[in-house]
Amino acid sequence: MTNSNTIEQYGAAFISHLESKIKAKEPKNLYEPINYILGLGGKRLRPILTLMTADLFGGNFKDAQDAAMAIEVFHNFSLVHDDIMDDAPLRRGKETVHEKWDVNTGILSGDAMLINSYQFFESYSPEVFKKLTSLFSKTAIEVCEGQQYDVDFESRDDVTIPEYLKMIEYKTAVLVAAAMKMGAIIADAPEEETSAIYEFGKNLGIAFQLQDDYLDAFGDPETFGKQVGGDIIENKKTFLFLKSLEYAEKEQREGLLHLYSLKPGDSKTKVETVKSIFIESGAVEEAKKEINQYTQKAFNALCDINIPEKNKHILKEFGENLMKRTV
Ligand code: DMA
Ligand code: MG
Ligand code: MG
Ligand code: MG
Repeated sequence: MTNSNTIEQYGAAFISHLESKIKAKEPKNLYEPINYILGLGGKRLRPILTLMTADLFGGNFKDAQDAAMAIEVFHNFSLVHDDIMDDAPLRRGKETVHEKWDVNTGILSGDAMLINSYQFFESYSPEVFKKLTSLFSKTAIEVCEGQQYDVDFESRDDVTIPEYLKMIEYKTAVLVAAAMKMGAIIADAPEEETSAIYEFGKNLGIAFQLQDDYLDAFGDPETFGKQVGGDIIENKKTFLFLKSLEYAEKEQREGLLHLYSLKPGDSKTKVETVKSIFIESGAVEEAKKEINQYTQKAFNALCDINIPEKNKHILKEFGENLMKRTV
């Protein structure tokens, strides 16, 4: 395998691996929701990043396939639990697991995916196995902490932007960073470079979640695959909300605070009103700037990595395309 693969090729390689590993299992009991969520598709961002990083760091991308599986299964654990916590009806344009089955099935299939994600590391040497499991365990606790902050923020009215940024670093960015670091570990990259690619992934992951929050409000309901406005309904303290509070005139600020004191279902016009405030206050413009800044910060981390310039270019191009996404 060479580093001239297209993103589609990394994606296709991952899908065929996924099919051989997961679909082979008899669909019954918990395998049903597990097969369901893993089969819904999506961008497959994290496994692609693992395969791509292994490849661009001079390793064989096939050696990274099991780690790519592990990260995708892990990610889906976090999504199934996240949808329960966010009371989300839709995921990838289909019913969420707890909607299709029930909350207990969501909790248990999520738990099973978290634990079973580790099984994919068994094919690695003891040394690599140790590095991957220790990275995964650290990441798991951080993702859960980030998710805990996320729900705590719903009922707090003193959340600051630095707190929000820390929260999204934990709930989202560390997993993107881990996906890339795993690829570098498998390619046997030196320690400083695995740390540098972790920095790249972390900053790209922060930009990615800022954009996820933007799309949650402004995505196209036809193609987004999740409920547009879900974060507003759930009173999520996103960058858009926090910046609007900072920038809006008194009257608008009071209106926003009132709307965010409502429970889901209390107001039919809430989402549209809040979106206008996000735009008129200038918060949307600020969010776009913030996304660019974190993307740039990610690119700066590449300076500390000793791989061919053309490989760095592939990573930058990937980052730029990711920031143009609409789903
Ligand atoms: C995502 O936060 C974080 C995790 C750990 C799944 P989110 O609720 O914004 O994600 P989504 O928009 O995919 O529901
Ligand atoms: Mg969610
Ligand atoms: Mg959430
Ligand atoms: Mg979201």
